[in-house]
Amino acid sequence: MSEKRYYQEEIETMPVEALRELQKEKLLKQVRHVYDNVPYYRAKMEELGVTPDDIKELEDLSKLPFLSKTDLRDAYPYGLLGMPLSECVRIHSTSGTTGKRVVAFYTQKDVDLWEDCCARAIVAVGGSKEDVCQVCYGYGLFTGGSGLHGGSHKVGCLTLPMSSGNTERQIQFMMDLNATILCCTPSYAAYLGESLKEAGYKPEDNRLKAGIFGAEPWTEEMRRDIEASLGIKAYDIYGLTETSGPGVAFECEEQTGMHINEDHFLAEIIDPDTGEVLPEGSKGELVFTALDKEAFPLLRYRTKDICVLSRKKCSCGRTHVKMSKPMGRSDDMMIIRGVNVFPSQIEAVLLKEGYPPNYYIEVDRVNNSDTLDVFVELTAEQFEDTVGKFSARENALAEAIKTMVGVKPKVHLVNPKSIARSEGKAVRIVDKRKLH
Ligand code: DLL
Repeated sequence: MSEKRYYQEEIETMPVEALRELQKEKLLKQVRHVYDNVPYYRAKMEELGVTPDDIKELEDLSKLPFLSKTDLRDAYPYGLLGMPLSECVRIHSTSGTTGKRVVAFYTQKDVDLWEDCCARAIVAVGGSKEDVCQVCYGYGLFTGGSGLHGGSHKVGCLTLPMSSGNTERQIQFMMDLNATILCCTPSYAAYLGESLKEAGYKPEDNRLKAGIFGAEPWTEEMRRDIEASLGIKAYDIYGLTETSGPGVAFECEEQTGMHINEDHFLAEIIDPDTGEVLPEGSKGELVFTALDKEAFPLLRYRTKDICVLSRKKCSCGRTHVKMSKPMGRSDDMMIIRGVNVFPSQIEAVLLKEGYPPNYYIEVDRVNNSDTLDVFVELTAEQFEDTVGKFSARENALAEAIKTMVGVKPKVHLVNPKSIARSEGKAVRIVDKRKLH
């Protein structure tokens, strides 16, 4: 394993006071940039009677309005652009209906800084130009593939741009080309571990030394399973499309939380109900202000991820604040096999296909892989009409849901009036995974 564990040592180990000073400088500039170039956010600031002149210190951040997914929807697609489209070179997006879809824009500089963040994550797990980095996050609109791919290039690793799926081919390239670093979702890493075993390989047969796994919640138990089945150290990485993608935060050798790349992302923890900023060490919703992003410069973006921040000194020498693994969400988004799914998307398909909105969703994790079951009530007329065609109907509905959300569920059509009615807020999701 390489000695050098930092990609940008000066920044990653910068004394906290200097880091705060750097953040302040960038914040003042960024607020001005957004105010001048994003009319949508300027209007929100004006509503609160705030101007860039009111933001003089980091503490003034709390005077600024929040942004949320609703704003992204209202401003879709160009309303939050901070640069002329002619300066933008790329988009990425999350799956979903137009209502929930997030389209993030990047200038070349944005891509560059994002790739730096991913490079930091790769070097932190011992990556160097001697490594062979197998990237099996999805490429395309999803940020996972491109982000780690770009980071791998920056570090100088030999990059295997595998994208997701085709496990047989993944294993062949991993073994024949001696991959040393694996980048994918933790559930796929677990699946690869099992598949290698089924193919007759022992953990010591591969050359992998580390994995960079994220995009979905995973537990310490799962980490131990993956580490044992692949014979590696497994590291967490966090990010979201709205703030660029993976690499907003990453784990170092201590494996006790993820360092947030604070020179680019200013983090706050708020009470999800009141919006009040909470003191360090409190559990609450993570909010990010992107300090450098040009094309999609979100200020105070509410991630809906619940976690805790800690500035406890880290043995790796990095000074950037650490976030815990996300401990849940303050909205109803589920992450199923790495794909973000909202119950409302599934409901939209049911209604479009002529089913009543009486349904519930069951999520579980079996052998480290997520399962999604959707139970849908038939109307009395549908019930009459469906006798003998249950499985064809179930399959057609499962396909329609897959087209909308990107994950194929198992659909169960059930008898009329067999799903319990709720007296208050309907319980739509039964999540049996023990993730937190
Ligand atoms: O999942 C970006 C990413 C790609 C991160 C590859 C890491 C690796 P989105 O599809 O926009 O972006 O989903 C973002 O996924 O708000 C969290 O709820 C969840 N998430 C991301 N990383 C982790 C993680 C990518 N390490 C949403 N642990 C976020 C738990 C995670 N949840």
